Order: sequence, then C-alpha cells, then structure tokens
Amino acid sequence: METRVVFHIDFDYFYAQCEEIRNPELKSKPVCVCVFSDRGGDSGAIATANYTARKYGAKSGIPISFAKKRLEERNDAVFLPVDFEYYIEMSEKAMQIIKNCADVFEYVGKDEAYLDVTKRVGGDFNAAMHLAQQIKNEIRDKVKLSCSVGISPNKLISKIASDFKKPDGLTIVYPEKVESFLEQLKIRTIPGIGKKTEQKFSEMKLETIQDLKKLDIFTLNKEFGRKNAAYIFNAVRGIDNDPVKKREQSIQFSKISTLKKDSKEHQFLYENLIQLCKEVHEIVIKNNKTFKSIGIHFVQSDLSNKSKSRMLKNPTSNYDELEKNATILLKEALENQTTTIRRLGVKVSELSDIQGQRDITSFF
Ligand code: DGT
Ligand code: CA
Ligand code: CA
Repeated sequence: METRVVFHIDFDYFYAQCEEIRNPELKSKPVCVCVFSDRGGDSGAIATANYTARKYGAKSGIPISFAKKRLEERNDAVFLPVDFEYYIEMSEKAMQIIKNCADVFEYVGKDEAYLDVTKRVGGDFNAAMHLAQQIKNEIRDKVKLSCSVGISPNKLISKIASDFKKPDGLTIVYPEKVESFLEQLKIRTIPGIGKKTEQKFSEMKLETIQDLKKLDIFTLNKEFGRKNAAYIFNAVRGIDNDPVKKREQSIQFSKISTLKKDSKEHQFLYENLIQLCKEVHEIVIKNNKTFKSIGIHFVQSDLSNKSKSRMLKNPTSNYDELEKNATILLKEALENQTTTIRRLGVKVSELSDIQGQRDITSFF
C-alpha cells in the first residue's frame, strides 16, 4: 500500500477561543464556558476553559461551582454561557477553508477533522508541512482561530500528533519515525485507552507505549478480548489502516426556549411551538435551504430530555409543512406525558441547498 499523508486538525480550546475572538479583552483573563443547567445559580458544568483558566484546574466536565472555587483568587475570571449557534458559525467558516485544501475531508465534530492530502502533496511530507502551515495561516487570517495540526501516514498517529503540542501546534511524524514517536508517550495518549485500562497496565508495571510493545497478542487477547487486543497491538506499533472517509458536517437548524412556566398543557405548548417553528423557518429561508427531517425536543422539569422526529417524503422549505409536522409530533409526544416540560425546541435537519434540490424534485 502506498504511504498516505493524513492530517488531523483540532481547534484550540474551541468554545473559549470563540469567546475571546468576539471579545478580545477576555484574552488576558481566565475564561470558562459553562453549560448552566436550568436549576439556576451555578448548577451545571464547564464545557471548556481557556489555557489561563486551565492553569488553575478549571477544565471540561467539572462543576461550575468547583471551577469558581479554583479560580477564587482571580477576580477577573469570566464565566460565560455556551452559545452554540455562534460556535457553529465559526466552525463552518474554518471548515470551509480546510475542506478546500483536502483530497478527502472527514468531518469529525465542530472543532476537528481529518484530511487525506496524499495526492495534492504528491506523497511528500515536506510539502505537506507547508500545506498545513498555509491552512493554519489562512484560518488565523480569516477566522482568527488558532488550531493544532498533526501530520503522519495515518489517522491514529495524526490524532495523537495534533494533541502533542497545543495550542497552535504543528507536529509532523515522518513514516520512518512513527514507532520512535510513539515509544516515548504515555499509554493513555492512545485514543480509546482510558483511566481504567491505564490502571490495569500500571498494575502490570507498564507505563509507556514502549513497555506495552513487550506484550504479545495472546496476553492481550486474554486481558482485553480479541477486538480490543488487536486494536492495542496495532496502535502501539503505529499501525492504522482506517481510510479518511468523505463526511460533511450534518447541519441542522434549531431553536430552543425556556417556557414561561413548566407545563404539559397542549394549548400552551402549541403556542410556543408555533413561535419556534416561525423562528426556525426564518433561518431556513435566510440560508436558502430545504429540510427533510423535522424534530421537536423537550427538556422536562426533572432535566431529562425527550425528543421525537419524522422524515418527510420529499425535501421542502415550506412553512406549513414544518408547522403541520411539528404539531403532529407535539401531539404524539404529549400522549401519556407525566412530567411537565421546562424547555421546548424545534429543529430541522437533512438540509440541502434550494438550488440543487429543485433539479431533483423537478423529476417528480
Ligand atoms: P483543546 O484541548 O485546546 O483542544 O481544548 P478544547 O476545548 O477544544 O477541547 P476538545 O477538543 O476536547 O473539545 C472541543 C469542544 O467540545 C470544547 O471547546 C467544548 C466541548 N467539550 C469538550 N469537553 C466537554 C464536556 O465535558 N462537556 C461539554 N458540555 N462540552 C465539552
Ligand atoms: Ca479542540
Ligand atoms: Ca477536539
């Protein structure tokens, strides 16, 4: 098999960096982006934090109240609510630049993607490094975002490499250097190996990837089962044949709002639903899209979630179609509803450009 050239690109401290871009004064301060729960006060968790806040131990997943405690001595610390719509907008701009530079573009999430660039760099890793630098520069110039890039012959090593030096990193692992690059690393840098597995290895006195290579496949099979064993056995040797697969961001438009009161009363919810449908439809029209899937979403008073969706026969951008289907979904969802509802949402997905769609539907 010919040597591939694969990039993994990951935006640095993504949500928090987006907030800094919108408000540059934040740059010198600790910034935490928070998912406040509807319980009010400081209940909820940190989605992410900038590097200044991380120095104090404020990071993804910890309760907001813990982060506040850890940042007590910093009276300039800033705690902001998440603004997904804005992050998606930033992500789309940067992804567009990235996509234009790839033979194959695989969207992974709002802040990361894999690229196969083998053809366009003629298999040359030095040319690849220039291309990566060019991508970083263009994203910096046009979107103001910094990102970290890993370059190697496969997805596994590139993913590890993009995380190797952060933020604003560029790490290239030449094919002949893959094994030596891995050997120095801690076992948990292998994606998929979590605390538990690491602990297991630690009990066996195995700490680095180099140590792990001493295990034969039979021992691994016994400890982890065939499938995991094969993955680990290959991973520590830098082997990963998974191709970069063409995948675009699956976009959706949605609106969610907290109701004036918790309720499971049909008429009250219906009125709110109509308002949300109108807002979602406005976004659809503004973006010149058709949708093929419609969904509604409840955040219930106990903070549990419930959602329902339906797929249409044909794509449409029609408001009545949206309202009709959302209304049916609401009626269905409220059957046997015991809990009251706190937040209500409407979304459309399976979006296409209106132009392209007309060509297709004109056959029907
Ligand atoms: P880094 O390490 O510079 O790449 O930092 P991030 O913040 O970009 O971290 P990453 O790549 O793991 O996650 C990308 C985004 O995903 C991050 O900005 C916020 C979101 N996220 C990550 N972990 C959590 C979490 O535990 N809870 C929630 N709600 N969001 C998270
Ligand atoms: Ca990131
Ligand atoms: Ca990421």
